[in-house]
Amino acid sequence: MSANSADGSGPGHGEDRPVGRRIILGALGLGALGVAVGAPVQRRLDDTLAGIASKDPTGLVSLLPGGGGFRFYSVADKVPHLSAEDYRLTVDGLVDRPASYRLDELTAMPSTRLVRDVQCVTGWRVPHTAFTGVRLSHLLDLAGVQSNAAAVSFTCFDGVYTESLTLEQARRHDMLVSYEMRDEPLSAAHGGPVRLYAAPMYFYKSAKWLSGITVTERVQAGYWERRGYAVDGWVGKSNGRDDDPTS
Ligand SMILES: Nc1nc2c(c(=O)[nH]1)N[C@H]1C(S)=C(S)[C@@H](COP(=O)(O)O)O[C@H]1N2
Ligand SMILES: [Mo]
Repeated sequence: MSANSADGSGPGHGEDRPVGRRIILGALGLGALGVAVGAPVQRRLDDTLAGIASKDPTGLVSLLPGGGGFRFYSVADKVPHLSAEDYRLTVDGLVDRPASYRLDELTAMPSTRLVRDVQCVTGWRVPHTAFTGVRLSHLLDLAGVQSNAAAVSFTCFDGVYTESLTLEQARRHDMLVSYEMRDEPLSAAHGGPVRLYAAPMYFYKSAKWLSGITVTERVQAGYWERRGYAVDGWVGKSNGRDDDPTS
């Protein structure tokens, strides 16, 4: 008998294996859903996609393996759904005029369409992908950013994911609050009805299911940034089309 039996967890007691698994799952955390692409995780994501296939007629085919090059990422274990009618985007924090926008109010604003390469920090890439939306800078101007502000935080209606930008980054013309991808309404799997599209940065900066924009004094590291990703997520020169601030 091993020393383990003293506390009742020795071989034959049936507890050491489950405990070990729990520890491993705990160490990986929910992040395993987004980053590790081991076979069981992939199967689970495929199940998620299959589950929404019947509910979501938009854009789904392009997500399926081999279709369009995208991979589906969510640190939450479900695809959150909000209808166009129920969707709201709040803008608050260090602003003179806090606001809450409906989707039709966002789509009625001046729109910008950008075609860039989508690049995930883990290596996959989808060239020449169109995103359409309203410039983040437009929403910030409407809100009236106060003089002590220096950063912007983003929250998502999955209840988990967060992102952030400096105010200077947020005011670039290639930072969009996006409601169309490839000239179609954003599907739920891709973060619809509205996601952030941070064109010059790795795709983890482009928070899906965007629900809140909060102007702050300091950058608050986002979900992946607290787990080691760079807060300044600029795509490297490999992209080649990411550094035109006028577009
Ligand atoms: N809310 C939320 N946004 C997110 C993520 C996430 O897990 N949750 N993953 C990020 C990462 S790491 C990537 S690569 C892209 C993936 O977007 P896609 O699922 O549309 O391909 O979304 C980013 N935005
Ligand atoms: Mo990513």
